[in-house]
Amino acid sequence: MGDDSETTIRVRTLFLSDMHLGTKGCQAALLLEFLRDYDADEIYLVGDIVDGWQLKSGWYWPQSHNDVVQKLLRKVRKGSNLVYVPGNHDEFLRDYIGLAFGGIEVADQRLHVAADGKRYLVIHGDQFDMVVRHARWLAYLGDGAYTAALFVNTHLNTLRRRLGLAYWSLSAWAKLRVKNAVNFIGKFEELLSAEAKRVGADGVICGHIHHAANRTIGGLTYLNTGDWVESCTAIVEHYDGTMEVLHYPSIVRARAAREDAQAGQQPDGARAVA
Ligand SMILES: [Mn+2]
Repeated sequence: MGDDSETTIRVRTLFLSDMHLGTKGCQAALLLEFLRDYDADEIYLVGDIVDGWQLKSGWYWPQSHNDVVQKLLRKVRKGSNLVYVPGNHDEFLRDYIGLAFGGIEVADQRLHVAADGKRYLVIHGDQFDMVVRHARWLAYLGDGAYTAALFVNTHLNTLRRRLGLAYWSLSAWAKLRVKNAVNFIGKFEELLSAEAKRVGADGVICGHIHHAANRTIGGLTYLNTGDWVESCTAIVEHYDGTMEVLHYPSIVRARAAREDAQAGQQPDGARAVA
């Protein structure tokens, strides 16, 4: 599997979320390529890595999905520290929060200190679904209702899971209401930034809504890892603490164009002139 090649880019931290392994939507082949290209001291899996809800209704686990898991474990064996922050689709892992073994930790959320000293709250984000959905009502009802909504959101989903019901998904729900989708994304971004502020962080790194971003909201940095179903995005922290959203399909395209141009410059290039 072409590891350790000179083309591997090493970064301080790698943030990935919403792979949805176990579903047909997961772009595992591209993800594998990405994991071959990038290595990191620390890797955060920011939730919805394995889709437990989907697996229950029909086992879908091709070799490529196995390869992704093996690839990540291999990185851990080679010294990367891995922090798994479960999301709503891999909520079964929330029973293992606090567990740490052989370079892997399971955490509900985490404060990540970047190389430049900036502190980021790392959290999947589904905890805020109900607040996003009922933001207008909750604003009338005040602080207690807000806290209650957060509590109910978590426990309602645990209950649904125990009852074997399908997960209620905010992003799917918002997509059905296209006109409102933009509002929901905005509300989600605002709420997550506010939560980061509340815990004294300088920014937040989350996933869940499958919408990669790197923006400033109310003086805080809002970063979203996006997903590996549609956009194929990740966040990397470089060694100086700079955070960057990578859109992997664009990287692959740019590389192919560069290689094409190089091949074209060869005097005896094998390129046919049409
Ligand atoms: Mn999610």
